[in-house]
Amino acid sequence: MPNDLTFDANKAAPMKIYDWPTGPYPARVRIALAEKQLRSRIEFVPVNLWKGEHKEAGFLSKNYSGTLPVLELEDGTFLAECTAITVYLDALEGAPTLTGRTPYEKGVIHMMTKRAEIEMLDAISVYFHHATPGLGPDVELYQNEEWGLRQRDKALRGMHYFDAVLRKQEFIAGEFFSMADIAVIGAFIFAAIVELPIPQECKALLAWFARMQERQSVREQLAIVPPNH
Ligand code: GTS
Repeated sequence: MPNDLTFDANKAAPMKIYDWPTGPYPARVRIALAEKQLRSRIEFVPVNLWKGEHKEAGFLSKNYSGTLPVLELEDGTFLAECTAITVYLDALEGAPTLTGRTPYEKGVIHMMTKRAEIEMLDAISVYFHHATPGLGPDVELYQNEEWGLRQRDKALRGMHYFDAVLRKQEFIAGEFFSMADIAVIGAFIFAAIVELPIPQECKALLAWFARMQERQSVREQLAIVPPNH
């Protein structure tokens, strides 16, 4: 797999990331790592979602939420949540490029990342887990189809919101690529998995996604995402 970088044990401060390579949320961290050129410092540890390994006690002790990805630091501590992991990685190496330099940039990027999650990515995730077979009957112990379908519709509204945003600016949080763009890319990846088409009238959003694919970090990640999860 092009992204499964070669863990270089000779480099300082090795870190582990527990993830599932084709998952939309793990994709966010993998894109951030590529942007920050940090992949060689990471050892990826697969956790099989389809077998429900993320709900087993061993994994829950690493992340109470039972979700991927999780970053394990050199000292054995764990960081979960894509946004938190990205903030950490961005501060770790070089100038912060993904989470903003000024107080204003940081605030706007955080706001737009949160919106990308609430209005699109998390909504599509709920749709997947509740209104489709999701991860299968052994893992999806409770499903509420009506809730899932409502979240699908919310995601479609979210797409129109981001389309309106992108009619006025080049990137999700303003004038440069950031963690907020990565969160919306995660939503596109999940939309493809659940076969939820981006409405054709969302021309600015579709044009933005085409621009995003000019970035090597994004292209590499999309290349390993199969049609199914
Ligand atoms: N808020 C979390 C984050 O931002 O990290 C959400 C993480 C999340 O939902 N991850 C998915 C998961 O663990 C991984 S993937 O679907 O993108 O592959 N889902 C499993 C489940 O049972 O919810």
